[in-house]
Amino acid sequence: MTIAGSDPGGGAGIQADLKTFAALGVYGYSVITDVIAQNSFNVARTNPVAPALVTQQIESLAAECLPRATKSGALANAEIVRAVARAIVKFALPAPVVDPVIISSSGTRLLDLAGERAIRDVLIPLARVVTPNIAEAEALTAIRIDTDAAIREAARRILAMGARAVVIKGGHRKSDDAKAIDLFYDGRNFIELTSNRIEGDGAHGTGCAFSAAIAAHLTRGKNLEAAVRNAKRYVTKALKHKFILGKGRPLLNHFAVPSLSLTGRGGRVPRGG
Ligand code: PXL
Repeated sequence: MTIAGSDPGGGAGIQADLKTFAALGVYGYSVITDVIAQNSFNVARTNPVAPALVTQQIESLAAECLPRATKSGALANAEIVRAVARAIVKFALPAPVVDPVIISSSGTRLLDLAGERAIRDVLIPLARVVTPNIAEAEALTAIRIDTDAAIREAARRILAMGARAVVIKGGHRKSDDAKAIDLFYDGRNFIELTSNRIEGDGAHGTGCAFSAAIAAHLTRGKNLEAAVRNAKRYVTKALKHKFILGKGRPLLNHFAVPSLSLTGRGGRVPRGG
């Protein structure tokens, strides 16, 4: 299940999450938090959904089938963050992957300041894993991340907030080398996840695809470290095959991987129909 904002252009948000789930062979539920008028290069307007309606979307789905993993993305404000946290507790939603989206890739705020505090206070303590980029990790920890020691300290602080693990994404790091290095920390080991940096300015919605891919691999039964490694591989491949529509910025190719068949575990597989 994804709990996130809508990107009608399909590069990020709910739409990107559903494509990622489909590419990885996982059925997707989608709870919309914010209806956003945007394309790949501009957010024109945001319209957060009433928090009670976010709760009710989750309740409707939980009455049918509990998801095997949940990811959260853009949550707009503190009331929605709290509604999501309450639902995670109420339904004991497994494996919450918290992508602490603060600013869109085109530079618009998708979470207000009270929402930032609420993510830290009520959502991160419930997280199986948190997936900030460098700017989000800086905002959450008030640490300036400009050295290897600083990124490790930020990771420790995020675990001290109650998360069971964190991946700080290095894709936006002003790196002079040819590698994109993410830092994984689960309270025991720091693991650097390295991939070749794909040329260009990146693409719209990479963070969404990454956290959705982690949730998809957890749904398929992978352990967290394997889920994160596979998610990075998925995003790197999608980025390698990025493309441009119209006047836009690059979009990920969510289907650059051969799609896997749907996993039937956890639900009934319909017969003959
Ligand atoms: O990548 C962050 C993000 C998350 N959610 C939505 C977005 C974006 C970036 O633009 O549009 C809905």
